[in-house]
Amino acid sequence: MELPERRLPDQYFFENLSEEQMDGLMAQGIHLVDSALQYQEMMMMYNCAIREVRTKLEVLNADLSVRYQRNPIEFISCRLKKPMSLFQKLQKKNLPLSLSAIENNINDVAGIRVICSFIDDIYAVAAMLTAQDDITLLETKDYIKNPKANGYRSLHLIVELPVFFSDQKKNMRVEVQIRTIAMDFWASLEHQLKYKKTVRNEEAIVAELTECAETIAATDQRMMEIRNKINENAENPDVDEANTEESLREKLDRFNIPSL
Ligand code: 0O2
Repeated sequence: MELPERRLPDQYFFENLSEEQMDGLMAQGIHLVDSALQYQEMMMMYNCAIREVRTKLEVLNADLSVRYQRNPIEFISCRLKKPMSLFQKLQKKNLPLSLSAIENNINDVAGIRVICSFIDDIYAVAAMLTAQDDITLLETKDYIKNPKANGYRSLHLIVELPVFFSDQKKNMRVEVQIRTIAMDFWASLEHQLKYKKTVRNEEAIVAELTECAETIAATDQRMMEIRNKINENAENPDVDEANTEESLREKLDRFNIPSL
């Protein structure tokens, strides 16, 4: 028996349209694809801005590491805000769903998270970054000095910097979140709670998390104090000993050419 030819439902749909309806559909399609291409271009630009700021931070860390044997930055992670998160933020701010609304009103499309070992490193990194003459600091939110009610701690900076593209120079905004390893650990767990639809005993869990944030803050403070004590009590070879074998050993120990 011969089977009937299989046809997709959309073939019927298009065949039944008038020429005018078809033109309208094409115009809508072109508009949709144009918007998608513009969105892609905008995200490429934010991605480039992230790369510029990331490089700046990596340069600072490399410089401090070689010249002062300090590594204030443990690691860096980057993200572009997801479409759903952008959409929700526009809605929250009562703004239209448009590229210009995103560009003019959302400061954290491009996000960089910098994880430091110690609290004072956070402020040192922030000061070194914002002192650079192509960086403009637009906003600072210090959730370390003023933690959120739930216990969230982090230093947030909105910075703007010029990025050079093939045919234009564009000032781009990037949100830099700087926090300690412990603050980051806490924020990741708390973030998981936010994304679960229903959690039994949520109130008790929130209270426990807030308590944990306090413990973490106290531990961060003590860790910094212990590091200061170690530095104060470490015996450095004094000037008289500058030519001794010990001094030579210490200098050779520091000799470590970073690989590319
Ligand atoms: P995602 O997934 O990172 O995109 P504003 O930008 O001033 O209009 P907003 O967004 O409240 O207002 O700014 P804020 O306070 O600087 O917070 C921005 C980001 O900080 C959030 O991004 C989170 O990444 C982080 N953050 C702020 N508060 C908390 C908190 O209580 N817990 C955790 N875990 N993270 C927090 P998004 O847009 O929420 O999400």
